[in-house]
Amino acid sequence: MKVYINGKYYEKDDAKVSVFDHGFLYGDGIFEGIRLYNKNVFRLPKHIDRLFRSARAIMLDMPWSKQEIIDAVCDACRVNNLTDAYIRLVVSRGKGKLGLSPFTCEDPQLVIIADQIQLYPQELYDNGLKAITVPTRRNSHAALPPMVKSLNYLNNILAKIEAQKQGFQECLLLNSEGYVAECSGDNIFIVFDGKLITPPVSCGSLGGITRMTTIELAKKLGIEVEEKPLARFDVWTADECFLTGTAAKIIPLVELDSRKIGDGRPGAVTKRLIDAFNEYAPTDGIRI
Ligand code: PXG
Repeated sequence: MKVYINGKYYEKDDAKVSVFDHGFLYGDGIFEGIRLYNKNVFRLPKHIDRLFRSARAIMLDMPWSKQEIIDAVCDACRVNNLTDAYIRLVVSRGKGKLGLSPFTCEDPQLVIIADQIQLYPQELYDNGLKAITVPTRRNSHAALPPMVKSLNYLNNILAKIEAQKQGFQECLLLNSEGYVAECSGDNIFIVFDGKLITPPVSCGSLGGITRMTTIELAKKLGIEVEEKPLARFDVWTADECFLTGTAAKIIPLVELDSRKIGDGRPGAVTKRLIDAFNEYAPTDGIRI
């Protein structure tokens, strides 16, 4: 595997950034997780737009144009001879002096790792995931805006640890007001009375690319979609529930906090959307 760093390729073991990079010292940087399906990089311009919004929010001046990054992502897939992949794109603040100030840093690092990912075994796509609500709350808009895909993912990692220590692979995070935000790295949807409902991003979820795709596909299938704040009660009592994310794609959630969701099996609407997504995803992307 060859890893792209600032225009050059390095073998996996030689792909390194400095320990003085503030990405390493302070989690000062941003990232994207992107999929390559059948040689098409799925919704790449949308990922790069989101990356630039993250950069703007943390005042990281990007020395590359959007097109240069798009070209670099496609090139990294070609160089690694990939057909299907998970691409982790990282921009770190760069090397600087000790101390929080990002203004001592120069030379931000653009890293592109084009590799594989299998978040969950197929069995969980067929039978569904079980999750718990964890005590850790989603970052508040007043602290670290949850829309920024920053290199500091400890909020999500703490939640994941709490779930795993209880024997669960996934968890629900509530926002500081107690409304449903999202799962550890995935957006959440419920189906109630045939309608698809997901919390608005103002409730603390990330504006997921898979979330948006799912909303579009549902509308095409004639399924009504609503964005509104949800409480845990709404998830417990939903007919169906599923999670969306670039790495996870669409995965059914069949139990939350020991309550079966619906009949405890992946639901019909969820299955329709999984099929629609799997059919659609390889057709919408930038050809490498
Ligand atoms: N919520 C959060 C907090 C995320 O970071 C999603 C939802 C789903 O969004 P997309 O755009 O992927 O549909 C994400 C996605 C990784 C990694 O290691 C990436 C994410 C989450 C966890 C791990 O690349 N991003």
